[in-house]
Amino acid sequence: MPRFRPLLVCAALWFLALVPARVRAETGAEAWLRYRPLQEEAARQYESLPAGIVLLGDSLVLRSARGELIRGVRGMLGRTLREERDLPPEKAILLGTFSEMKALVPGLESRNKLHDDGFLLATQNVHGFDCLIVAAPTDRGVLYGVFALLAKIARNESLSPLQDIQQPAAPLRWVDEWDNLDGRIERGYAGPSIFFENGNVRADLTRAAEYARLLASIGINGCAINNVNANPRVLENEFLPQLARVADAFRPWGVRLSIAVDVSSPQLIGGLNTFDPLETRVSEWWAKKFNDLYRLIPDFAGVVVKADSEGRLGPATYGRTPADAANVIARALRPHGGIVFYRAFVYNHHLDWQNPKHDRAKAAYDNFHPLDGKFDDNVIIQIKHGPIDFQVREPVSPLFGGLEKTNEAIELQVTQEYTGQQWHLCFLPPMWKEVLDFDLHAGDGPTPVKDVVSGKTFHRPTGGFVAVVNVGMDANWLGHPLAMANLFGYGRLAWNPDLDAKEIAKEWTQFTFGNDTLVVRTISQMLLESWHTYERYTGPLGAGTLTDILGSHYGPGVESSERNGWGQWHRAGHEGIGMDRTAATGTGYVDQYRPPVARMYELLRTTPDDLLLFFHHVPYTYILHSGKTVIQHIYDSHYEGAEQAANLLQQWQSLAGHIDEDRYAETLKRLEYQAGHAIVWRDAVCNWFSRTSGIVDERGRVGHYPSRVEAEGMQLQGYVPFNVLPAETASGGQAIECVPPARDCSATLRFAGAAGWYELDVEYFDQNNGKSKFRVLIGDQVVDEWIADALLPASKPGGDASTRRRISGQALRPGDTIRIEGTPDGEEFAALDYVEIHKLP
Ligand code: GCW
Repeated sequence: MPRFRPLLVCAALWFLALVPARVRAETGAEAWLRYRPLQEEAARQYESLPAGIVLLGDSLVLRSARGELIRGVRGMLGRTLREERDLPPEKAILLGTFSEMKALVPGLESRNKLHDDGFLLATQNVHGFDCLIVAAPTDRGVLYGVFALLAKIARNESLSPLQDIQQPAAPLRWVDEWDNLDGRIERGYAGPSIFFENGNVRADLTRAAEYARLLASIGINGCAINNVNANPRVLENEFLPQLARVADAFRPWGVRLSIAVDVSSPQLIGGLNTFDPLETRVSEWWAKKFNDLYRLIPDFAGVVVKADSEGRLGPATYGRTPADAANVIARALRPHGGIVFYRAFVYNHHLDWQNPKHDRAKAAYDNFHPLDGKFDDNVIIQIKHGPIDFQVREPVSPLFGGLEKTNEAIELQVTQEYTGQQWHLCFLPPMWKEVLDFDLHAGDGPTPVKDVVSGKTFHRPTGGFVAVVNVGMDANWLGHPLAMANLFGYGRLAWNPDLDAKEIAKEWTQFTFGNDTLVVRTISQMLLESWHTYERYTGPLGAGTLTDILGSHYGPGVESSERNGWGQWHRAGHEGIGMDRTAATGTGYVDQYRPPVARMYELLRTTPDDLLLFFHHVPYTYILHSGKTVIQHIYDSHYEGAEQAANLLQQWQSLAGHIDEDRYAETLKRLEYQAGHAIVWRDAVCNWFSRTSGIVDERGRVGHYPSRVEAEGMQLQGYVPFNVLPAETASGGQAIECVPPARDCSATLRFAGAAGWYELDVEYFDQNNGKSKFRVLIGDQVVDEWIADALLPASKPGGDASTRRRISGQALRPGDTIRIEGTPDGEEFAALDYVEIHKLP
């Protein structure tokens, strides 16, 4: 049949042309700096780009700027810009600081007033040629200008004519990493540290350098590389040269190195018998220490301090204040230009939970407001955005409005400690925007948080933004392929807090996945919905993330916040729920706000529904502004949230074939998991409140699962039922496990529904201390098998471990047996919760 071949080949080619151009497999390591070739038409508008590049001046950062421009243009336009030593007799791209550019382009600086890390992108006639200029007051600004220029090309924006001035909102735009010296990361969800390994700085710092490049591309200029629960060893003399190596890796990208320090270091590693900040010996120790450090790292940025908090030692040991502790370190840093970020996260975690006046939310203000004006000018108070701890929703910390004579920075969290730990999609810029735009009423006219932390409101010399990021060795930096949108969004907002979350989501998607309209629209939409979705199935009405606060901070654990000294109380009981923080009858927390804000939160009527339970204790039957009772809202929002999580998955599935296979598959896996885990959350929270309040769901859903068969109700061989704790984290409070020496256990059910096509959801427990095996058989036929090897933060069955396996497209007839076989491994006993059988349409 050879004569048919050409036809077949044609048909195959035609078919291939129809398949959307599938990009090669990607790991996500390039994040938003992919520089993929532009479509032909889009590339055409850059044909007149100059061929040569002239670098005025010479420094590591400027060389990075030139290298980056060459790399980006090469990637996107397929052309290699020529490095010119001098201005060629034709148009060129000129890179340099204003002072270097003065001779060639007089008056550039005075026409374009810029400070710090701002930059100018302009087309300008130089010696008769239309040149493209990237100019800035600092080398770093030039580098930022290059990234901005490349971003325009990636988004297919026109460059002619070009006249763009950008200026950061605040001088300090930092990230903190909570990396331990042994390589583990506190609240890190993407593999081990990129900085440390086995007690030392890693031999290979390639990733650290790559990270600095990513940070520079979004305007971040400082990075504290170790956990704020700081190991004092970082300041030991033998360790300093190791730190210097990290600073070397950062330097070409204008990212300055910082470390977190333990205030008791003078005693712990310094050999003194005190760390009292008012002792001369102590101040001398700090001064000498930083003299030594700056000899090795002349551009060292400064330090971050966590003290008198969560078991850390601090000035309270000697009856001294945070100002005493901050200033002794600040004075040692001052001669070198270094700064101190002193964290306001100081609170007593042994509060008396029975005392209705006790309130952890008050701690930061109570501790720091009285010290306003007592901190040196190179101290910045680093304030978590909310008064508790990165919950899914909190009001803005009143301390932002309580420090008029002190520098401030806002601390945000990119690592999703309380927002799904990168197993769940939760895009946080919409939340951060609400925080940054919140008017504190702290002066004449609007005083939004963003203006206070930028130093504008109270005319402070410095201030800014910090985010806890915790990237790891996972190729894609943060674990979930869509989680880097949070780091990107943080950087963009720290640079310009007026940006819109929608625009940020769009930009990130374009850079990360390309300009396909369907992809951009769908992913932006998913990102923008995800925070509200997560909030709905976890912690409603400002009650906090209803998670296990004593353990992982991950799965449901409604009661864990009560009856202990940590103070994350929501006070849910039989009658009602919420913390009364009013001045009239509660803890008086509302009075920490300026009067207009305090008045709003003091009254039930004016408190927004989404923060109601943060400020007020109400009966479950209290009617919200929405018209629903609190209890019905809790039920409805959890059902809505779980449905929306399922919808995120469907939206992603609509992109099959439009995204490279690896990132598509990895994201799909996480979204499938999230859709299942949202149901675990929904059921746990709804059942807990239904049991506690005694009020039924008016829509009859809670506690009724018509398509569910409990594992403990199946015919068991080897498997034994057990009670799961807390009870609401397993369906019916029980599950089954295959405890060694039993090896091959099984649970069987007989299908009693009508013949047809079905989908089975098997709910099992996937712990991190074993890799159990599961097989599912219908009759004698194996229809699925898998290994429970996910690395969830769980070492026992419960809400952290509960995971769904969906087996689709199964033909069932009445009387069929469905058998699940489990083989335990390690300490994981192949535990099973239930099976749901859904008819397919
Ligand atoms: O949210 C809590 C975290 C701790 C963290 C602390 C802090 C580094 O659970 O892991 O410690 O905040 O911000 O200091």
